[in-house]
Amino acid sequence: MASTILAGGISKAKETMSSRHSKKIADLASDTKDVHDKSRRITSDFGVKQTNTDDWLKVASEDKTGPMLLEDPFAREKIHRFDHERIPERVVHARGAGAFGKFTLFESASDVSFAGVLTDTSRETPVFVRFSTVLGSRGSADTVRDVRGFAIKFYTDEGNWDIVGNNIPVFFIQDAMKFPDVIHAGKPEPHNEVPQAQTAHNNFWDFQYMHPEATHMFMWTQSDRAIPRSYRMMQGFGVNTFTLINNKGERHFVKFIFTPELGVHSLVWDEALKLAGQDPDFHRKDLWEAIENDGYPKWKFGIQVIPESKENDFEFDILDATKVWPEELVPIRYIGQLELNCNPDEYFAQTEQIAFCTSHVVPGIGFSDDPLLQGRNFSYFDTQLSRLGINWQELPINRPVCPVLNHNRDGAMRHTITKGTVNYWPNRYEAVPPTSVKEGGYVDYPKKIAGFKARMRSKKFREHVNQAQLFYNSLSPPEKAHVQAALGFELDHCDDPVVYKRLCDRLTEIDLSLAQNVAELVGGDVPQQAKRENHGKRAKGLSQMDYMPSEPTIATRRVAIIIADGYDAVAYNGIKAALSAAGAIPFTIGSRRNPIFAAGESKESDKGVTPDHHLEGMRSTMFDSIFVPGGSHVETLRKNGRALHWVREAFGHLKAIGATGEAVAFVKDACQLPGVQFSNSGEVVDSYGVVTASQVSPQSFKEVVKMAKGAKDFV
Ligand code: HDE
Repeated sequence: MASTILAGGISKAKETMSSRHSKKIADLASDTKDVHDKSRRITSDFGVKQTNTDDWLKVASEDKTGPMLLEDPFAREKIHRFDHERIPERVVHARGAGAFGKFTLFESASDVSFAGVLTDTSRETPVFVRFSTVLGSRGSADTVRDVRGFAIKFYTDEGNWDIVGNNIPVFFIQDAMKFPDVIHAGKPEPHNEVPQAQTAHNNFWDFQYMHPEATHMFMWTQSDRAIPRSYRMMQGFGVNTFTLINNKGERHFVKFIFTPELGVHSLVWDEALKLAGQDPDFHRKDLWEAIENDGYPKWKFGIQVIPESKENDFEFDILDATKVWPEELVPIRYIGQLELNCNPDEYFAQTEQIAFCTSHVVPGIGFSDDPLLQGRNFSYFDTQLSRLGINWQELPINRPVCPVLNHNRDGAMRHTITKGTVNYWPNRYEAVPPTSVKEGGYVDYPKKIAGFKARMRSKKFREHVNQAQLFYNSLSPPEKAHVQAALGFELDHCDDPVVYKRLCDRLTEIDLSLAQNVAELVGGDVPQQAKRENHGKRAKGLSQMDYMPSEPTIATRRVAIIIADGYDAVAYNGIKAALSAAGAIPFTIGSRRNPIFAAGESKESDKGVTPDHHLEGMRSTMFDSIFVPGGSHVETLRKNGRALHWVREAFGHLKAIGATGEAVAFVKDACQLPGVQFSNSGEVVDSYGVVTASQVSPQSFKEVVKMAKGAKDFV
């Protein structure tokens, strides 16, 4: 039976957590309590065992319930604790999901950095990764059109290193001082707090027009990158330019990149919209389920490196976060792997309380003068103060796995007890002195700086269109069509003509036909002339199609097998086995959740198959592919509007569909494919991603799996 997110979730998670070795997980053990430990009894927070946690102490008898007594410390404690359960949600990236894992290197980067985490190929560095959307509140849906956060905390032997990245390599703005503006414009509008977790509104697009520097980024957010199929199938980018320092004291500029082993895949927009209502936790559950099923997500870790001497050799400023470093100019050097292999034990204590700071770097890694990064280095620490308080770094999920000791003291909720008579440096005992560089102390790169104080950006920061064109030109035709449709959707939700007309005008700086098509659709003035010629250049690595796995794979994909009484058991069992063998997760979707009986079976004498779900309980959007076996059950399915809708909708979302025997005609009718010839002679036929076989054979199952691997949705 398919392993679902609910089946055995808790016990398996616990077993996974304790059995998998990681320095960080071992570190958390002393703070972890297990509610499933049968020897434990309920106590108050001050440790007294309680006999009753259901009834407030009151003046009462069998005949009368009298007034409650304020005296009851247990009742008051329970209510007090409840009243204060919430902490402020993150001002951005409030909605997220995370997991533990490990980071390993297969190649040392010692030529450019002396950081242990980037040079020691024998190390396993524990990590916690948190994925998120940006604009929605904590309870918003996972599949909205938005940038995704991809934040990694590396618990290294030399201290915590945080890469607080996104799944898109560039950003809307160049200078951190603009961050409140871009976020205010994207979040719900101030007068009515509408819309939630959407960029499809006047203020967002007004901002985009008013800030030409956002042009490159908004093209990415209108692409399929902003509606990922899964957190496991998106890239991660550090976005900002950092620096690496090697043993010779040389400095290089660097960008960090994570590329998923499964390839980069997206939903189609209609699916994303429906899932937002049908399964708002779609991405959160997907990550959890993959880890529970041992389908550990993995990413290759890469660096793009520019020596300090070449800083000014590019037509763009390498410190400008609205620009990519095209791979043709700065190749990606893949040197490591990130793997997620363990779900958290408790959402709040771990995923919610984890706190990232771009300013957390370890020896061998440093900052650049990227004006977005410099501002972020201030902001993240500051925001943790209002979310978690000054001692946030003592929380179990945030504390490093290496020793921490210094003269910082006190503050609300201090946990550490520091023994000794001095709390300052220097002191007469030489207690807790600074570390020498030889002993691993952090080295600040001695950079010479000369300049004027001014509120300005250098000249190269003022060009905003070249890379927006480069991105658009590099997309495949379907990806371009999706950008056009996305802009059509977003601007249709703007009711201020100033907003959508101006934006259409901006598009003429990128591509004339894009501008014309969008303007026609949304009511803009259809332009006749480009404001800027498209340079026609392309770069690799920008289209998702560039990240297809070398071997197509169906691993971890969810496949629904639809059955009702009278299904063909040979076809059902055959496809299930073939899918499992290929690493996919088959789910049986029945006309009911009580047992379903195959052709020739009866309720009286057979056990039947108990489906994982029934047709009304799920929707096709929650699966990557569907299969309908033959058998007399097809007559039942034909009369079931929901069954027809499953097939038709999956076809509309370009999903792989398989059918055998009697189900061939059913699928054909459901998809309404006039003129398409499906085979009647036994051979396997593939039309529009639908594979059918009128007779069941091992070949037909292989074909279905092959088709699913190669289907549009999977590439
Ligand atoms: Fe963030 N960002 N950001 N950001 N950001 C936050 O920090 C901020 C930026 C990113 O899972 C906040 O802990 C400023 C770029 C992620 O906990 C806050 C600027 C990128 C997360 C903050 C930026 C990001 C955050 C809110 C402009 C991609 C979620 C809660 C200079 C490289 C981390 C928090 C998690 C969170 C500020 C721009 C990614 C307010 C001022 C660029 C993934 O500190």
